[in-house]
Amino acid sequence: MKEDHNLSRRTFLLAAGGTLASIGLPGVFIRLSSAEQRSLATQTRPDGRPRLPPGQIAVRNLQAMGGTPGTATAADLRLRIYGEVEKPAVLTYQDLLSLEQVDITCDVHCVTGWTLLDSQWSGVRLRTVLDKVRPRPNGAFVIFEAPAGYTTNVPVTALQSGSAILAHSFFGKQLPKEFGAPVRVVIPDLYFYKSAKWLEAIKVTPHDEPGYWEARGYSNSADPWKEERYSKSS
Ligand SMILES: Nc1nc2c(c(=O)[nH]1)N[C@H]1C(S)=C(S)[C@@H](COP(=O)(O)O)O[C@H]1N2
Ligand SMILES: [Mo]
Repeated sequence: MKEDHNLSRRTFLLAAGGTLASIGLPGVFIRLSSAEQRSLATQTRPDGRPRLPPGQIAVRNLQAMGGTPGTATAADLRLRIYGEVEKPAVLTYQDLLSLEQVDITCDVHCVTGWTLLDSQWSGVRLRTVLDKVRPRPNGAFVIFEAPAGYTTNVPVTALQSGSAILAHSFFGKQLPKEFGAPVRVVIPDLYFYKSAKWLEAIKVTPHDEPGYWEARGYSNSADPWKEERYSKSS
């Protein structure tokens, strides 16, 4: 099959990310053939939306986008869940494995324009984890906390989707470090900066708190089908 390598070595860097966090470092992406792209353009999702969100280019391989990894391993992970919850918890990797496990296949969409099709992740649904700690009625938002001050925020309602998970595996193997091991967030239907790698803590809050990229001009709501890339106020 003929491959089109136009995107190879294309720089997706749109913001000064440095080493603290990155929104799309230069990477080598393999683009779909034009026949595959035409076929993709005709596909719709079960919810009726087009498979490929507007302004996105489908790619084949996930590039590690950088960011500052944590030092935690699966053996010493202590995932803290706190804030407006009835039962705060500190979960080990084993605790996560003892919860109901799910395998999902999804497309993920980076705000800088690439979409990885059919990525496979395994882990625990975020709604399963939240059921365990029982958010209080006023706990309407979740802040994910990662090393070096990387944070990202979503409304609790965004985590009701069965495809919003804490992932420990990628394509059937333990998640590689550069992709967020031991545990990362995967919320496929929002731009991927909402999917914190090397997750350290989950805070439930009454008020929304813009995360790392959200405070630097990226959209708070991050809906790829509405092309909510940059916030209107900045
Ligand atoms: N902790 C942390 N998580 C992060 C980031 C980061 O810099 N630090 N970058 C985000 C962005 S913008 C994207 S596109 C994805 C990239 O995930 P990948 O490196 O597995 O491709 O991670 C997201 N999660
Ligand atoms: Mo990104």
